[in-house]
Amino acid sequence: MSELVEILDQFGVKANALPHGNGHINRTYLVDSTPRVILQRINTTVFTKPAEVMENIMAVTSYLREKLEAAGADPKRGTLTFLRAKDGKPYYKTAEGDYYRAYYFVEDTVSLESVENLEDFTEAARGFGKFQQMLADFPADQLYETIEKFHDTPNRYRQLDEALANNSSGRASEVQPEIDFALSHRKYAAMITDAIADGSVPLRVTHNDTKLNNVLLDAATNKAICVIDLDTVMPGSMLYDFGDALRFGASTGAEDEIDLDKIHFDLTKFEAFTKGFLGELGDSITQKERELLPLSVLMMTLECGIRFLADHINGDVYFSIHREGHNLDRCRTQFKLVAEIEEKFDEMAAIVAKY
Ligand code: ADP
Ligand code: GN1
Ligand code: MG
Repeated sequence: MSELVEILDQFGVKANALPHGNGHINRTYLVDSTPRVILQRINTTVFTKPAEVMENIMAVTSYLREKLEAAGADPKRGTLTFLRAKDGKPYYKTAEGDYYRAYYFVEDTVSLESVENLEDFTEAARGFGKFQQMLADFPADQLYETIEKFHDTPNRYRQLDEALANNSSGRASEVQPEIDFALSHRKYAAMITDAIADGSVPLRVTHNDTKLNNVLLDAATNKAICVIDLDTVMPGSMLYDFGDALRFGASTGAEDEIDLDKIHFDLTKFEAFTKGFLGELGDSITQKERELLPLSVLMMTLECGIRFLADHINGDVYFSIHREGHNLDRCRTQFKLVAEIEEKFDEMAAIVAKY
């Protein structure tokens, strides 16, 4: 038996698995069983306590299942459903120490890699907004912090400092313009963490990785139905979810586009998302959060850029790469966007004021 077949057997599934999706973290396979299943190897370099990650995910998905059932919605489409391994656990640890999990593929859905039309982006925003609303009364103290200081931008700057000091790839001298850009924008780093610390921005249960391909749209109706990639669901700020979604979705090009002339921050996409997200949050958003929405987009884009830069300098140890310099290409698109966002702050604030 091949290794994957043997692993699937642990979940009572007998079928073949092929690589699937474009995630940067876990290794994902689509299994041609009936019903179809997603098999995933959890990245244990990124998630050092996979059992805690799975405890979080099982707690969150059971909570969502109950809410969806109560609302008359189908929980098998509205959230992820995990299979148990032979020992009853929602994951299987191989003899080599790898962690795998299996859950049902949500059929007849699309996971978009870019915004093809504005309505889809508004729908994605509704999906992420609804997800946050459904978890508003989830007991946050029951969640492990699966990655410490995940969106703590000052911490991300310290990690860049460390990467520069170690320069383990020897690449630092080749990326001076990007290093200069990162360091010249350090003034923004503490703006959200300070607002959380002084109490003006509340901690909520947030998703923290609201990339467009982490929400599934129904292929027939185009409605957002299921938020996936739940590894980083933990206490955070709604500003992280808003900012990160726009970092990715409001760009006119791919995250790893080499031709930077194709990369712009598109205000019509910003508006499409803002409309959907704020529509779902209603009155639950505070005045301070509202004020910080444009800044959150700048900060999440800057933070992601410095993470890609640090990983490039560290020798590509965190994000999956598919070519030489891939993380540097990703860093450059993020920094190009940051520069444009800085110029569009006033227009962004005017759009926020409309909703
Ligand atoms: P990563 O953490 O590496 O981003 P994801 O959990 O996001 O991994 O999975 C990678 C991709 O696989 C997703 O972006 C999505 O396209 C697809 N995918 C994952 N789970 C499902 C599912 N249950 N149904 C349909 N597609 C899925
Ligand atoms: C990773 O797992 P994925 O591909 O959805 C990363 C995010 C980054 C994103 C950049 C756990 O998201 O934080 O914003 O890549 N996830 C983790 O594309 O680090
Ligand atoms: Mg993902």
